[in-house]
Amino acid sequence: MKQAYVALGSNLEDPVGQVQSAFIALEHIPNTHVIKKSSLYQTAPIGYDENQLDQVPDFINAVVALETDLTPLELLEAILAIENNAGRERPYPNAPRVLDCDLLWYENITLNTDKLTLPHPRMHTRGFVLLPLFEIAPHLSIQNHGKIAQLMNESLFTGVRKLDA
Ligand code: PH2
Ligand code: MG
Ligand code: MG
Repeated sequence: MKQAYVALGSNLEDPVGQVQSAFIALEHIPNTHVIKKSSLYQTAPIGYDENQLDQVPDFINAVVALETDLTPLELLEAILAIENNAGRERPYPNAPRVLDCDLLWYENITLNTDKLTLPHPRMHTRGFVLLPLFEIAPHLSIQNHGKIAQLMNESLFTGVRKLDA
């Protein structure tokens, strides 16, 4: 089986419940096992204009480690189906979402296609990804970016709060 990491995010309609439901949905993907789940993290929105920030609710984020016999594209289809089943709509880029499932990393594969880029092109800069990922995969190395431990720095923690289990 191959190793993969998936990031979950929600900032609409009971985000904690959305991420917990996504954990369960991931366990039902065929030929795939959930190996580890991070804690939930409450995170301030990243990548929005200063003047729209007050309209963007905080996110709940988490990361999951999977083992799978699916190909990267099959796994991507499966997690996008989970987003759709949660009622994901895409009215405009980065709109608040009931559920975002991003394939971060798949067995050290590097890929650049219209559908999928591996590793996820922004994963190495985002505290809301790196903190939960570091919790469950402290030894992971990200192609071209090095060990996750070396990517960790103080600034990533800004606006990120680990929730009690
Ligand atoms: N997702 C984004 C953009 N910004 N900010 C936080 N805190 N959490 C997210 O999951 C997130 C974001 C695009 O997918
Ligand atoms: Mg995303
Ligand atoms: Mg996405």
